[in-house]
Amino acid sequence: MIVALAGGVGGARLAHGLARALPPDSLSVIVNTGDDFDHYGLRVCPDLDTVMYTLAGLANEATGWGLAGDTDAARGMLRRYGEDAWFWLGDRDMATSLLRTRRLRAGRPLSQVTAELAAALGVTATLLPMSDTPVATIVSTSAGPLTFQEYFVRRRHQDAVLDVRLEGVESATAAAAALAALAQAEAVIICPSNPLLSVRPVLSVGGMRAAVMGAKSAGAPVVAVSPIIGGRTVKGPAAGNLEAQGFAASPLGVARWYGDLLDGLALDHADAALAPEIAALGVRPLVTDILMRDAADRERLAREVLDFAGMLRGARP
Ligand code: FO1
Repeated sequence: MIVALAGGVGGARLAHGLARALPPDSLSVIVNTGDDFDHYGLRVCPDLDTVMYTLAGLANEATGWGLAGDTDAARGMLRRYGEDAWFWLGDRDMATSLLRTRRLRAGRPLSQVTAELAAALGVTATLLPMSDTPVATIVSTSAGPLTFQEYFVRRRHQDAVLDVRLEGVESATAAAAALAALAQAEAVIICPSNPLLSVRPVLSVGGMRAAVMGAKSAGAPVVAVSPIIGGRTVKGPAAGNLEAQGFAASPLGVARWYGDLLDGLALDHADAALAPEIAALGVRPLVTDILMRDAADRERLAREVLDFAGMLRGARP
Protein backbone atom coordinates (compact mmCIF):
# COMPACT_ATOMS: atom_id res chain seq x y z
CA MET A 1 0.00 0.00 0.00
CA ILE A 2 1.24 3.45 -0.93
CA VAL A 3 -0.23 6.24 1.19
CA ALA A 4 -0.33 9.82 -0.08
CA LEU A 5 -1.13 12.88 2.03
CA ALA A 6 -2.79 15.57 -0.05
CA GLY A 7 -4.42 18.98 -0.04
CA GLY A 8 -6.11 20.43 -3.11
CA VAL A 9 -4.89 20.95 -6.67
CA GLY A 10 -1.16 20.03 -6.38
CA GLY A 11 -1.99 17.06 -4.18
CA ALA A 12 -4.70 15.89 -6.55
CA ARG A 13 -2.33 16.03 -9.53
CA LEU A 14 0.34 13.87 -7.94
CA ALA A 15 -2.32 11.52 -6.55
CA HIS A 16 -3.59 11.15 -10.12
CA GLY A 17 -0.09 10.25 -11.30
CA LEU A 18 0.26 7.73 -8.47
CA ALA A 19 -3.11 6.18 -9.34
CA ARG A 20 -1.96 5.80 -12.97
CA ALA A 21 1.38 4.33 -11.96
CA LEU A 22 0.11 1.83 -9.37
CA PRO A 23 -2.12 -1.24 -9.62
CA PRO A 24 -5.74 -0.67 -8.50
CA ASP A 25 -6.34 -0.96 -4.74
CA SER A 26 -2.74 -0.14 -3.82
CA LEU A 27 -3.14 3.61 -3.27
CA SER A 28 -4.78 5.39 -0.33
CA VAL A 29 -4.98 9.18 -0.38
CA ILE A 30 -5.50 10.91 2.97
CA VAL A 31 -6.96 14.33 2.26
CA ASN A 32 -7.07 17.60 4.19
CA THR A 33 -10.54 18.55 5.39
CA GLY A 34 -9.53 21.73 7.22
CA ASP A 35 -10.81 23.73 4.22
CA ASP A 36 -14.31 22.24 4.51
CA PHE A 37 -17.13 24.63 5.28
CA ASP A 38 -20.88 25.09 5.30
CA HIS A 39 -22.09 27.11 2.35
CA TYR A 40 -25.80 27.92 2.03
CA GLY A 41 -26.48 24.89 4.20
CA LEU A 42 -24.33 22.54 2.14
CA ARG A 43 -21.23 20.77 3.42
CA VAL A 44 -18.52 21.59 0.90
CA CYS A 45 -15.24 19.62 1.02
CA PRO A 46 -13.04 21.34 -1.59
CA ASP A 47 -9.91 19.22 -1.24
CA LEU A 48 -11.75 15.89 -1.14
CA ASP A 49 -13.73 16.91 -4.22
CA THR A 50 -10.66 18.19 -6.04
CA VAL A 51 -8.87 14.87 -5.47
CA MET A 52 -11.99 12.86 -6.30
CA TYR A 53 -12.74 14.70 -9.56
CA THR A 54 -9.09 14.58 -10.62
CA LEU A 55 -8.83 10.83 -9.98
CA ALA A 56 -12.14 10.31 -11.80
CA GLY A 57 -10.86 12.28 -14.82
CA LEU A 58 -13.65 14.84 -14.34
CA ALA A 59 -11.72 17.84 -13.04
CA ASN A 60 -11.65 21.24 -14.65
CA GLU A 61 -8.04 21.22 -15.86
CA ALA A 62 -7.85 25.02 -16.17
CA THR A 63 -8.68 25.77 -12.53
CA GLY A 64 -7.64 22.41 -11.04
CA TRP A 65 -10.80 22.45 -8.88
CA GLY A 66 -14.44 21.94 -9.81
CA LEU A 67 -15.85 19.88 -12.67
CA ALA A 68 -14.95 20.25 -16.35
CA GLY A 69 -17.78 21.91 -18.27
CA ASP A 70 -19.72 22.86 -15.13
CA THR A 71 -22.13 25.79 -15.28
CA ASP A 72 -22.98 28.32 -12.57
CA ALA A 73 -26.67 29.00 -13.05
CA ALA A 74 -27.44 28.49 -9.34
CA ARG A 75 -24.76 30.98 -8.35
CA GLY A 76 -26.12 33.40 -10.97
CA MET A 77 -29.56 33.12 -9.39
CA LEU A 78 -28.13 33.72 -5.92
CA ARG A 79 -26.51 36.87 -7.25
CA ARG A 80 -29.85 37.95 -8.70
CA TYR A 81 -31.22 37.79 -5.17
CA GLY A 82 -28.47 40.18 -4.19
CA GLU A 83 -26.16 37.60 -2.61
CA ASP A 84 -22.42 38.07 -2.90
CA ALA A 85 -21.97 34.33 -3.74
CA TRP A 86 -18.17 34.69 -3.85
CA PHE A 87 -17.54 30.95 -3.90
CA TRP A 88 -17.81 29.52 -7.43
CA LEU A 89 -19.70 26.32 -6.67
CA GLY A 90 -20.83 24.98 -10.04
CA ASP A 91 -24.26 23.45 -10.62
CA ARG A 92 -22.98 19.88 -10.95
CA ASP A 93 -20.44 20.34 -8.18
CA MET A 94 -23.36 21.47 -6.01
CA ALA A 95 -25.02 18.08 -6.56
CA THR A 96 -21.99 16.42 -4.90
CA SER A 97 -22.34 18.70 -1.88
CA LEU A 98 -26.13 18.20 -1.77
CA LEU A 99 -25.78 14.44 -1.63
CA ARG A 100 -22.89 14.57 0.82
CA THR A 101 -24.88 16.86 3.14
CA ARG A 102 -27.92 14.60 3.00
CA ARG A 103 -25.89 11.50 3.80
CA LEU A 104 -23.96 13.23 6.60
CA ARG A 105 -27.26 14.42 8.09
CA ALA A 106 -28.52 10.83 7.97
CA GLY A 107 -25.65 10.06 10.37
CA ARG A 108 -23.08 8.50 8.04
CA PRO A 109 -19.42 9.38 8.70
CA LEU A 110 -17.60 11.51 6.13
CA SER A 111 -15.21 8.64 5.34
CA GLN A 112 -18.15 6.41 4.34
CA VAL A 113 -19.89 9.13 2.33
CA THR A 114 -16.61 9.92 0.57
CA ALA A 115 -16.07 6.25 -0.29
CA GLU A 116 -19.59 6.04 -1.74
CA LEU A 117 -19.22 9.17 -3.86
CA ALA A 118 -15.77 8.18 -5.12
CA ALA A 119 -16.90 4.64 -6.00
CA ALA A 120 -19.89 6.01 -7.94
CA LEU A 121 -17.46 8.11 -10.01
CA GLY A 122 -15.26 5.09 -10.72
CA VAL A 123 -12.32 6.09 -8.51
CA THR A 124 -10.32 2.95 -7.72
CA ALA A 125 -7.88 4.52 -5.23
CA THR A 126 -9.07 4.73 -1.63
CA LEU A 127 -9.99 8.31 -0.83
CA LEU A 128 -9.91 9.12 2.88
CA PRO A 129 -10.73 12.31 4.75
CA MET A 130 -8.12 12.97 7.45
CA SER A 131 -10.85 12.69 10.10
CA ASP A 132 -14.56 12.06 10.43
CA THR A 133 -14.72 14.92 12.91
CA PRO A 134 -14.85 18.44 11.42
CA VAL A 135 -11.69 20.53 11.87
CA ALA A 136 -11.72 24.13 10.58
CA THR A 137 -8.53 25.88 9.53
CA ILE A 138 -8.80 29.43 10.87
CA VAL A 139 -6.23 31.80 9.41
CA SER A 140 -5.21 34.66 11.62
CA THR A 141 -4.29 37.47 9.20
CA SER A 142 -3.47 41.16 9.16
CA ALA A 143 -7.20 41.58 8.36
CA GLY A 144 -8.27 39.51 11.40
CA PRO A 145 -9.22 35.85 11.79
CA LEU A 146 -10.68 34.30 8.63
CA THR A 147 -12.08 30.89 7.83
CA PHE A 148 -9.92 29.15 5.23
CA GLN A 149 -12.17 29.82 2.26
CA GLU A 150 -12.64 33.48 3.28
CA TYR A 151 -8.86 33.81 3.36
CA PHE A 152 -8.18 31.81 0.21
CA VAL A 153 -11.08 32.46 -2.14
CA ARG A 154 -12.97 35.52 -0.91
CA ARG A 155 -9.88 37.60 -0.16
CA ARG A 156 -7.65 35.81 -2.72
CA HIS A 157 -4.98 34.95 -0.12
CA GLN A 158 -3.79 38.57 -0.20
CA ASP A 159 -3.50 39.01 3.61
CA ALA A 160 -0.33 38.28 5.55
CA VAL A 161 -0.76 35.09 7.57
CA LEU A 162 0.22 35.60 11.19
CA ASP A 163 -0.91 32.28 12.59
CA VAL A 164 -3.09 29.28 11.82
CA ARG A 165 -5.48 27.69 14.26
CA LEU A 166 -7.15 24.33 13.72
CA GLU A 167 -10.56 24.63 15.32
CA GLY A 168 -11.80 21.31 16.70
CA VAL A 169 -8.46 19.51 16.27
CA GLU A 170 -8.26 18.64 19.99
CA SER A 171 -11.25 16.33 19.68
CA ALA A 172 -10.54 15.06 16.16
CA THR A 173 -8.88 11.71 15.68
CA ALA A 174 -7.52 10.39 12.41
CA ALA A 175 -10.07 8.44 10.39
CA ALA A 176 -9.74 4.74 11.29
CA ALA A 177 -9.19 3.77 7.66
CA ALA A 178 -6.34 6.32 7.40
CA LEU A 179 -4.58 4.74 10.37
CA ALA A 180 -5.15 1.27 8.91
CA ALA A 181 -3.66 2.35 5.57
CA LEU A 182 -0.60 3.83 7.30
CA ALA A 183 -0.15 0.61 9.28
CA GLN A 184 0.32 -1.23 5.95
CA ALA A 185 2.23 1.52 4.12
CA GLU A 186 5.26 0.64 1.99
CA ALA A 187 5.88 4.36 1.46
CA VAL A 188 4.25 7.62 2.50
CA ILE A 189 4.23 10.34 -0.14
CA ILE A 190 3.58 13.92 0.96
CA CYS A 191 2.15 15.58 -2.14
CA PRO A 192 3.20 19.08 -3.30
CA SER A 193 0.49 20.71 -1.20
CA ASN A 194 0.81 23.73 1.07
CA PRO A 195 2.87 22.50 4.08
CA LEU A 196 1.27 24.93 6.51
CA LEU A 197 -2.32 25.15 5.30
CA SER A 198 -2.94 21.72 3.75
CA VAL A 199 -0.51 19.13 5.14
CA ARG A 200 -0.24 20.42 8.71
CA PRO A 201 -3.99 19.92 9.37
CA VAL A 202 -3.69 16.31 8.17
CA LEU A 203 -0.73 15.62 10.46
CA SER A 204 -2.39 17.40 13.40
CA VAL A 205 -5.44 15.21 13.89
CA GLY A 206 -5.09 12.78 16.79
CA GLY A 207 -2.90 9.80 15.97
CA MET A 208 -1.94 10.80 12.41
CA ARG A 209 1.62 12.04 12.94
CA ALA A 210 2.33 9.08 15.24
CA ALA A 211 0.99 6.72 12.56
CA VAL A 212 3.23 8.29 9.89
CA MET A 213 6.20 8.04 12.26
CA GLY A 214 5.17 4.44 12.98
CA ALA A 215 5.14 3.64 9.25
CA LYS A 216 8.56 5.27 8.95
CA SER A 217 10.04 3.21 11.79
CA ALA A 218 8.52 0.09 10.23
CA GLY A 219 10.60 0.80 7.10
CA ALA A 220 8.25 2.87 4.91
CA PRO A 221 10.16 5.91 3.66
CA VAL A 222 8.41 9.28 3.91
CA VAL A 223 9.02 11.28 0.75
CA ALA A 224 7.68 14.77 0.02
CA VAL A 225 7.48 16.60 -3.28
CA SER A 226 8.30 20.30 -2.97
CA PRO A 227 5.37 22.64 -3.70
CA ILE A 228 7.96 25.35 -4.41
CA ILE A 229 10.09 25.75 -7.54
CA GLY A 230 12.64 28.54 -7.89
CA GLY A 231 11.31 30.46 -4.90
CA ARG A 232 7.72 30.46 -6.14
CA THR A 233 4.73 28.31 -5.32
CA VAL A 234 3.39 26.35 -8.27
CA LYS A 235 -0.16 27.33 -7.17
CA GLY A 236 -1.38 29.23 -4.10
CA PRO A 237 0.32 31.03 -1.22
CA ALA A 238 2.73 28.36 0.16
CA ALA A 239 5.89 30.43 -0.49
CA GLY A 240 4.62 33.45 1.47
CA ASN A 241 3.15 31.21 4.20
CA LEU A 242 6.50 29.47 4.78
CA GLU A 243 8.36 32.79 4.88
CA ALA A 244 5.86 34.20 7.38
CA GLN A 245 6.65 31.20 9.61
CA GLY A 246 10.39 31.91 9.37
CA PHE A 247 11.22 29.25 6.76
CA ALA A 248 12.82 29.89 3.37
CA ALA A 249 10.50 29.78 0.35
CA SER A 250 12.51 26.94 -1.17
CA PRO A 251 12.78 23.14 -1.01
CA LEU A 252 15.32 23.67 1.79
CA GLY A 253 12.66 25.57 3.75
CA VAL A 254 10.22 22.72 3.00
CA ALA A 255 12.75 20.13 4.25
CA ARG A 256 13.28 22.14 7.44
CA TRP A 257 9.52 22.60 7.89
CA TYR A 258 8.86 18.84 7.79
CA GLY A 259 11.96 18.15 9.91
CA ASP A 260 12.47 14.60 11.13
CA LEU A 261 9.36 13.37 9.33
CA LEU A 262 11.14 13.20 5.97
CA ASP A 263 13.46 10.59 4.49
CA GLY A 264 13.48 12.14 1.05
CA LEU A 265 12.41 15.24 -0.87
CA ALA A 266 11.84 15.66 -4.60
CA LEU A 267 12.88 19.09 -5.82
CA ASP A 268 13.12 20.70 -9.21
CA HIS A 269 16.24 21.07 -11.38
CA ALA A 270 15.82 24.83 -10.84
CA ASP A 271 16.71 24.26 -7.16
CA ALA A 272 19.45 21.66 -7.70
CA ALA A 273 21.99 23.91 -5.94
CA LEU A 274 20.11 23.32 -2.65
CA ALA A 275 20.51 19.53 -2.82
CA PRO A 276 23.72 19.38 -0.69
CA GLU A 277 22.15 21.47 2.10
CA ILE A 278 19.03 19.28 2.03
CA ALA A 279 21.21 16.17 2.21
CA ALA A 280 23.07 17.72 5.16
CA LEU A 281 19.74 17.75 7.04
CA GLY A 282 19.58 13.98 6.64
CA VAL A 283 16.95 14.22 3.88
CA ARG A 284 17.85 12.48 0.60
CA PRO A 285 17.22 14.82 -2.35
CA LEU A 286 15.78 13.68 -5.68
CA VAL A 287 16.43 16.36 -8.28
CA THR A 288 14.04 16.08 -11.20
CA ASP A 289 11.37 17.91 -13.19
CA ILE A 290 8.58 18.32 -10.61
CA LEU A 291 6.26 20.62 -12.58
CA MET A 292 3.15 18.66 -13.61
CA ARG A 293 1.90 20.20 -16.86
CA ASP A 294 -0.24 17.29 -18.02
CA ALA A 295 -1.29 13.73 -17.14
CA ALA A 296 1.91 12.28 -18.63
CA ASP A 297 3.99 14.54 -16.34
CA ARG A 298 1.95 13.45 -13.33
CA GLU A 299 2.56 9.79 -14.07
CA ARG A 300 6.24 10.29 -14.85
CA LEU A 301 6.81 12.19 -11.60
CA ALA A 302 4.80 9.61 -9.64
CA ARG A 303 6.92 6.77 -11.07
CA GLU A 304 10.14 8.64 -10.24
CA VAL A 305 8.98 9.29 -6.67
CA LEU A 306 7.90 5.66 -6.24
CA ASP A 307 11.24 4.39 -7.57
CA PHE A 308 13.05 6.82 -5.26
CA ALA A 309 10.99 5.63 -2.28
CA GLY A 310 11.72 2.02 -3.27
CA MET A 311 15.43 2.81 -3.38
CA LEU A 312 15.28 4.48 0.07
CA ARG A 313 13.38 1.49 1.43
CA GLY A 314 15.96 -0.88 0.04
CA ALA A 315 18.78 1.19 1.52
CA ARG A 316 17.38 0.80 5.06
CA PRO A 317 19.48 -1.38 7.37
N1 FO1 B 1 -10.95 28.31 -5.52
C1 FO1 B 1 -10.98 29.59 -5.91
O1 FO1 B 1 -9.92 30.22 -5.98
N2 FO1 B 1 -12.19 30.21 -6.20
C2 FO1 B 1 -13.37 29.57 -6.13
O2 FO1 B 1 -14.44 30.18 -6.36
C3 FO1 B 1 -13.34 28.18 -5.76
C4 FO1 B 1 -14.50 27.42 -5.76
C5 FO1 B 1 -14.41 26.05 -5.47
C6 FO1 B 1 -15.56 25.25 -5.52
C7 FO1 B 1 -15.49 23.90 -5.21
C8 FO1 B 1 -14.26 23.33 -4.87
O3 FO1 B 1 -14.20 22.02 -4.58
C9 FO1 B 1 -13.11 24.10 -4.81
C10 FO1 B 1 -13.17 25.47 -5.12
N3 FO1 B 1 -12.04 26.27 -5.09
C11 FO1 B 1 -12.09 27.59 -5.45
C12 FO1 B 1 -10.76 25.72 -4.71
C13 FO1 B 1 -10.57 25.61 -3.20
O4 FO1 B 1 -11.31 26.43 -2.43
C14 FO1 B 1 -9.08 25.71 -2.83
O5 FO1 B 1 -8.26 25.38 -3.87
C15 FO1 B 1 -8.74 24.73 -1.77
O6 FO1 B 1 -9.55 24.75 -0.66
C16 FO1 B 1 -7.26 24.86 -1.39
O7 FO1 B 1 -6.71 23.62 -1.35
